Amino acid sequence: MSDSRNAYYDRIAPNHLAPLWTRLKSLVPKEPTPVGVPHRWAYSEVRPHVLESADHISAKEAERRVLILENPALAGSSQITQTLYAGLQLIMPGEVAPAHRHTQSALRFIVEGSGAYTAVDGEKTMMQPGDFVITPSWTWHHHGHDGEPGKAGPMVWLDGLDIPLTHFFGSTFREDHADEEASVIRPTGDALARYGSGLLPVGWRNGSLNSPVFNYPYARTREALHALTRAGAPDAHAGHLMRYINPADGGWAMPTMATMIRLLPAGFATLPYRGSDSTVFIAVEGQGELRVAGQRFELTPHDIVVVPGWMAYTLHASQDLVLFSYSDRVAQEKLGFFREQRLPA
Ligand code: GTQ
Repeated sequence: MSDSRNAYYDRIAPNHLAPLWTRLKSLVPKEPTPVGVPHRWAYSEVRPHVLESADHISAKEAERRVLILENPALAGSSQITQTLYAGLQLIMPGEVAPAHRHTQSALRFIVEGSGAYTAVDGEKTMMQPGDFVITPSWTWHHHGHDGEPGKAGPMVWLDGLDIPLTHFFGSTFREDHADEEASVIRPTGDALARYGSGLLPVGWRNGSLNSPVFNYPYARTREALHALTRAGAPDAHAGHLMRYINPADGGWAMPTMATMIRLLPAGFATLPYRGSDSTVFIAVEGQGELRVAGQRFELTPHDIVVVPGWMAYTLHASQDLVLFSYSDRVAQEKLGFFREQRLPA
């Protein structure tokens, strides 16, 4: 490079100016360069560490007793992808994780246990394995376990939040509730009864960006997935892939995080697929494998795998495999960024 150019760059630097032309190709690249690496957390390895956290801190002291799933290439960032956070939260019988609210949206995908609830915006829902539960932005929420201490078992779920996305926008706000528990003003099951059966109260309008159904019970989801296997062939690139919807408008259930669940029949393998959304998967039932970038990640129940955006992957089922996944696809779609490719074998 010419000395006069370098001298020029040096002269403009004190004015906090920089030439675009030396950076343009990396600032506006041809296609996404993955941030983070593909990774698998085997639940059998992680589970003892999650359970041990109860020996060290209470849910009350921790506020949320969670082990963060951090992308190995983003150590220290609390990120599983560029835009998303993931963690495994533990609540023990008799405990309460105190009420707070924040601009970050949260999803829960229930892993194991029974007897615990989450209370969101005045309604309590009992959590069962496989349920998908929404905590919309800025809604009061606390969690608790009604089981008898020493008798009932622990309860664990996967937390998915848009923490990095909110941080990027600089729109992070939180508030602690004056009381440990926010008041519950509607009966358990109210939202599901009103909004969760393909029916809506006449005259009702959704005042939220989220689905009014805040717990999608696994019993119903599972039945729908199995009915699909009798209805037709799975999609070659995705299997029997369904998205959780907001019944008010048919859109995604949440405004920033797209949530989906799929069933791959035993023996089925998908063709390669990639999307511009980095995706977090959790195996629910069955057995199989996710292959990406020459790596093979085994999928057994509750194993978690992250696949960075724009990396092609395939899924293989050795037994009927149910997989839940979430990504920032909904945000990318709204902003006009989202791209996907269905690739040949
Ligand atoms: O349950 O409210 O994993 O606020 C991280 C932050 C869970 C929660 C997390 C949170 C929560």
